[in-house]
Amino acid sequence: MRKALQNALLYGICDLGYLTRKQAIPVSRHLLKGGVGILQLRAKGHDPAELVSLAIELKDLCEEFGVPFVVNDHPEVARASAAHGLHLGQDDGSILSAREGLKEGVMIGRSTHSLEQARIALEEGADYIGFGPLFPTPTKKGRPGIGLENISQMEAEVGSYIPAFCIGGIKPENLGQVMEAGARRLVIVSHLLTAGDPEAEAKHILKSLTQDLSK
Ligand code: 3NM
Repeated sequence: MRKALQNALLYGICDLGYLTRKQAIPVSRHLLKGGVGILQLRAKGHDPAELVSLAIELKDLCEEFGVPFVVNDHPEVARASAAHGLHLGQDDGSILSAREGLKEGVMIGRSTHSLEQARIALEEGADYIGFGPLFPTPTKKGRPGIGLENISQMEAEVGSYIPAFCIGGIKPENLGQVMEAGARRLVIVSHLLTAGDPEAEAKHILKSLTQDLSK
């Protein structure tokens, strides 16, 4: 799955803030059919024990598509579902100590909110980073956007070594701006999860991404 991570351009999130438990699998399947190259389970405020069965289903689904499955926040859910990865925020401890509690080969991602944090995540041994939020977003209420200024520097210093996914408030209306600022990989949550046809929308975004990269 490490190779699959390197190839991932669009990162999808099965976010229980937007989806019911019942919608989680069918919508995730649409995202995967639409070409997301990595998928995360994000469930803020949910009891981890209640997430295990969904995590196992998502992991099996991702394997059908050859795509890494990542659990946000909960190492115990990542372990119980044999997830391919665990995603950590800035306050979730060191990557080294997280790695000690996981099977060898499990990938670790880190959210970063500045160029400095992105550099540190690379030094700490993250397998990939998120970089944002670029814009204010309803998915992470109350956070200011960090803007687009540091994307190209971050790509040069960090994104050349590990996959770096820009995140936060990205939608078709600002995609051109984000790409022009140097982004090569994206995480998109609310726009995809609230789209009438998430599969078509993911395909559309991926098309813009790959066209831009081939310029
Ligand atoms: N993490 P949307 S921004 C989950 O910057 C998350 O670390 C962020 O959702 C970070 O595409 C974010 O709906 C929300 O804006 C992304």
